[in-house]
Amino acid sequence: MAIRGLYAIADMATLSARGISLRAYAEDLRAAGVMLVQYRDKDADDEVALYRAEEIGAVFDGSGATLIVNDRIDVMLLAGWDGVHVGQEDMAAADARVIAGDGRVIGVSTHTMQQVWEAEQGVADYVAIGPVFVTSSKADAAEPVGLDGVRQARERTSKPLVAIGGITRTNAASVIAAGADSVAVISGLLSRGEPVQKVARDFLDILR
Ligand code: 3NM
Repeated sequence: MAIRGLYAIADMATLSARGISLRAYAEDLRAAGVMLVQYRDKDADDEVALYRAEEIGAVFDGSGATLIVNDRIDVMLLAGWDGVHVGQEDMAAADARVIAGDGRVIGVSTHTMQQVWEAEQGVADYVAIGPVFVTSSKADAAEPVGLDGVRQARERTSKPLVAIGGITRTNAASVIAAGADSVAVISGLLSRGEPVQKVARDFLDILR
């Protein structure tokens, strides 16, 4: 389960706001060859969240892609997904590990170098640092850490480092050059007038 390259996030609020169906989005990602996907849905009730995860799972069935759900460890277990991503305000990674067991991926969000250091000491499999740049996809986003923040995070962790926040085709290479193994992207995949599949392919080419 490689945490590298493009980490596409299916953020339900963003997709809904843009009138894009979850299934169509997932199909585009699969067709482009995306191998790392997160389902993020802050508003869905239990039943809807599980239904949507299963919909994504069906689209990626047989692809070998790694499927990670944001926050909802119950959905991870019920849908049989590969992992869960927890934020600083969500379940602690150590608690997630107790529930998830050793076979699943646990990722943790960090926004400061102190948090990166703590994540390095903890049980998470990868560390996400963000926001790297200004983002409009997360209402309560912290101050951007910039490319320098990615460099500093790289110095503090030997775990796979995922960079998130404001990452586009234009700046993705600079984020990887700063030390990230992977770039997590919501709005950067949704370019008006361009099919998601094409944008995703562009990212994969840039990150190859
Ligand atoms: N987490 P976009 S920034 C979901 O800093 C999320 O941890 C962040 O969306 C963090 O690619 C962010 O559209 C939003 O900027 C990422």
